[in-house]
Amino acid sequence: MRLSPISLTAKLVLAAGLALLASGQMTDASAQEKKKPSPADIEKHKTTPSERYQPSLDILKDKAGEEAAAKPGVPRLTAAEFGRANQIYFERCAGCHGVLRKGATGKALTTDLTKKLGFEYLRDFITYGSPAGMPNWGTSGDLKTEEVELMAKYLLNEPAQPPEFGMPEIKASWKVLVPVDKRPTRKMNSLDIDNLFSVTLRDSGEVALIDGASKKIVVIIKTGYAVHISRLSASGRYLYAIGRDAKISLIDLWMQTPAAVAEIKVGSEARSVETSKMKGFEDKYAIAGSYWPPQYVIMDGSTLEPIKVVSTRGMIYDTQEYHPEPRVASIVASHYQPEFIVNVKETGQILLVNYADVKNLKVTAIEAERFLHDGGFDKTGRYFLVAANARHKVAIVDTKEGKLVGVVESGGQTPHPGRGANFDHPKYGPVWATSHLGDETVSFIGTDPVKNKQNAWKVVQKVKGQGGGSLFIKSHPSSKNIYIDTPLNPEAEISSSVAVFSIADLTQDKPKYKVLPIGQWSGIAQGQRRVVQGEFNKAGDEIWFSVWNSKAQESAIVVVDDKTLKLKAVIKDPKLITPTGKFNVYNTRKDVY
Ligand code: DHE
Repeated sequence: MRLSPISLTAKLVLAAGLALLASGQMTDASAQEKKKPSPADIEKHKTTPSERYQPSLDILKDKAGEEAAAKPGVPRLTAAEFGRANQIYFERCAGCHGVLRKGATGKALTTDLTKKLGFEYLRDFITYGSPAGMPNWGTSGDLKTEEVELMAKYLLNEPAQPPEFGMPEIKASWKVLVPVDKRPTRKMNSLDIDNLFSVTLRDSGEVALIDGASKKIVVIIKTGYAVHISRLSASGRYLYAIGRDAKISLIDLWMQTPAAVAEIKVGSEARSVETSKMKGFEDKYAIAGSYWPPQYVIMDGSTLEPIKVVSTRGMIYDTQEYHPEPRVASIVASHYQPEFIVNVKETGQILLVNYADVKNLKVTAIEAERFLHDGGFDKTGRYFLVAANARHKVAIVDTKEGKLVGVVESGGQTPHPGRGANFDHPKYGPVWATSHLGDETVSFIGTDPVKNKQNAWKVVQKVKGQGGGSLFIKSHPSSKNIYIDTPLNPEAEISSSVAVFSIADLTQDKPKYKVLPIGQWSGIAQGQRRVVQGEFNKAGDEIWFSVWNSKAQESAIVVVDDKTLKLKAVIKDPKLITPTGKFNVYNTRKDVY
């Protein structure tokens, strides 16, 4: 095997080959010889934020390495090398190519395919990336030459299969810290619970509960690793925070000082948690979905006792081919039926999981679109809109009828709405909005099939925001504005500010936005100061943004007056480490956004 650096001609040939490989059109590695790309093709190799914004499997990466058995034609790796390669693979590659390397947004990398491509081809592919979405890990400096070579060798070896995590493991992790009969029977504190914010302190694995009025930290509670989101029970009493290690912490907001009363691990890697919201089932059940193993778990809402584990392995909705690891992305709870809406990424199925009779679980599988990620309800709470992000589409479900309404092009590259934003458009009536990771487009989709039928389920307008790299868009029924963050934009000025459109201005052809320099307002001079995820208070008269720096640097939360668009407050505290998501209790439990 030759390990010499490749020549420029080889790089050009490679670029064409890479594009074809990534687009799935090339079946034979020798096909790369056939087409020479232009220098413009090479230029396209720059990695964009959406390509980097892929799941890193933080827990699986720590799996110990095993020495690979010697096989003819397969480079041997020591246990240490295998462990290191596993770590890189789960941090950087598995999000697109899958834990088992069977392919997801990225191509399959099973050994029957990688062996045909060979070491040099794999090494160069990893080094230069492809215009179709593979990051240029080598030339960007993210991976050193030795690491690129290690990964090429690793891909010629069989993948490491992480362990399953079924009911015995889930049960073994379950702890009730305060039994239900030892908990308060009424609210024991003077907190205005509905205006509390649960703030994700990502890298310290904690949530901070912050009082909406005084902006003081009430308490900081230890949660799972790289904690991700918080959700509320229908009554608002219980808060559920989920870590990337699939650990759920159940926090009782009625205690004198809110604290964790139960915890459980529902898998090895997870992102989503939700609670039953249907009338008659308030606070009864919780559900969590995992990335690994691919499954969801229904639990008792007040103790987290696991009741049922359901695998999401199965057929891709359109090709009807088996997928071994379809990850569970967003989960929301219907207000019209006793159902959880579970979005399965790789199979593109939206599952309506009816919890009225958990023993005889009824699941409606809706054919939607692959790569479902995040989404939210329209303003009536009846329709659920979810981004199929790598397909640049939005799928819409009528949760009352339990049916797909349609799948529409989002109008931009890689929609990423968070839960989206609802408002009454001056021209088109009620709309739901999404921004995009891949470009500056902000799209408005009509959501009223009765009074504004001609606009329903269509992108009625697209406006241009500050740039790509947007993750979250936000408005509130009392607000006259729409706020768009851009934390993953490569320009520091754009990633540290937000764009605001006035809803009234949307009648114009090219409405202008105002830029709020949130990073600058925070008074923090160091770091990237990524400004992420606006969240309104209960009254809807102020919006909070996180100024997200690295763990060792100062971060903050900046509060903006929604009417004047002026700075209202800056929340700073040495304990406010890497704040990202913020979940206002009232807005989260009532799905107000
Ligand atoms: Fe998230 C929501 C997955 C990285 C902050 N994120 C979601 C949801 C999913 C998801 C499936 C929807 C949950 C739901 O509604 O039930 N997030 C992922 C990933 O796979 C990804 C891309 C990479 C990873 O390895 O985790 C990822 N997410 C991030 C971040 O880096 C963010 C910006 C910072 C952080 O805290 O980790 C981040 N994600 C958030 C937030 C929400 C979210 C704040 C909820 C937004 C809301 O308004 O509901």
